[in-house]
Amino acid sequence: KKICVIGLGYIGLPTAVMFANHGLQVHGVDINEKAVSMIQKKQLHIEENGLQERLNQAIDSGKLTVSTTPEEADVFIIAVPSPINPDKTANLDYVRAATQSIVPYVRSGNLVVLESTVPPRTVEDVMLPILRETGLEIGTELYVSHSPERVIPGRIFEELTNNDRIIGGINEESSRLTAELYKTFVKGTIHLTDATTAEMVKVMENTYRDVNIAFANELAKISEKIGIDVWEAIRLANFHPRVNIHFPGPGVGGHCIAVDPWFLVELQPELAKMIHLSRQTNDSMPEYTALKIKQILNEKGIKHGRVAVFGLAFKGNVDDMRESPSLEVIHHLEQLGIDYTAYDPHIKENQLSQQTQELEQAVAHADMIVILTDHQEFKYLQPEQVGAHMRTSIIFDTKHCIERGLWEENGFDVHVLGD
Ligand code: SAJ
Repeated sequence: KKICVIGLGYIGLPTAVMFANHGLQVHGVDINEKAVSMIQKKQLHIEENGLQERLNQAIDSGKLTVSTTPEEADVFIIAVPSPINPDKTANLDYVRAATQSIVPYVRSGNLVVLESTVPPRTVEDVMLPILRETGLEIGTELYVSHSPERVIPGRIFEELTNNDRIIGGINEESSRLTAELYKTFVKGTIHLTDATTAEMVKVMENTYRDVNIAFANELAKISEKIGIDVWEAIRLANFHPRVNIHFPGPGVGGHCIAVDPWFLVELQPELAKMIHLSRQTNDSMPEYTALKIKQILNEKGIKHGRVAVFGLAFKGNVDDMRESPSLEVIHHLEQLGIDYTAYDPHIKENQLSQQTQELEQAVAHADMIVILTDHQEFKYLQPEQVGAHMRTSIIFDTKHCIERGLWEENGFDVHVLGD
């Protein structure tokens, strides 16, 4: 069997490599020429645990080839971005273009699988009309399904193998063929449904998380007002067998959780009320965080404060800065006229003029450290070491990373979001 994978990003590349290393012939396609030439040279344009050695194996064995144009194959897998426009409507341009790009290569008996997360009905209403241009009869000559990716960056290979997989075909034969394909490497259970339900399931999962995080953020604000520690309260509440409250923070980043709920808001604006409010709640957290920074500085009587921002990635232990709440917090700090430096051990190249690769340089003459990302490194910061370089010893932890007592013993004024 030969597979053609369209889109070689965070999902497409690991998936292509997985199939190739399980003995299938794979051709990967990306419109980004630089990414393609890097992959051909076994270089990575994204960071993911275990990807390098798997890519080496796939290229060396000859099972994976890559280029900027599709080739004929038995199966086409589409894994391209599905972002939102500035007005929060779904941008399906990449899904459309990818579908269009395979039309000349599709033959009778082929299977087309969409992995990108999309608003429910996209396969039926957006992809099928394009695929009809092949002249093939959909469902008998051309099989189509949605098999949403559900892996978490940083643990993609583990989750690709072990997570359950949802497969929704446009008919039963499409589902069956898709399940057979993914059985190549999926050890989790494969659940069959229809394409639109599969689309809804994926969007629901991420929306569940967004709403739950918004709830936690609301609880954090309430806790600050009534004088309790929300982290301790959530910890205790989660001992209940039917409670699983997520955690507050400076905002929700990434290109999934903060995006997918908008698909439901766009489809049913009158009905998606809680979903919409949750998006707004989470989107308001960076400003809330910046205002708290200003308030803490004011309370200390610091007029022209300097803040060391710790963590630029959108979440802990990843190198991905796209849609990161840290950038929003920084934007608000700039608007409030607060001076800052930025430090992130996972983000190698300086992307911001205020970013430094050196911890000591980041905290030099700072009045406050603000932790915005729960990187492992931040849990083991030495208060006496960083404090020595600071002008004022204040730390504001928005991710509940540090041990309060240890920092207080070392003379720090410790603030925690939601406490
Ligand atoms: N966050 C919180 N509080 C929490 C958990 C997360 O504020 O309790 C924040 C994080 O800091 C981050 C954002 O939410 O800024 C999103 O991070 P995440 O770890 O929840 O999710 P992603 O975006 O890395 O991956 C999600 C996953 N979906 C679910 O867990 C339901 C993943 O399985 C999906 O495959 C992925 O979206 C996707 O591609 O859709």
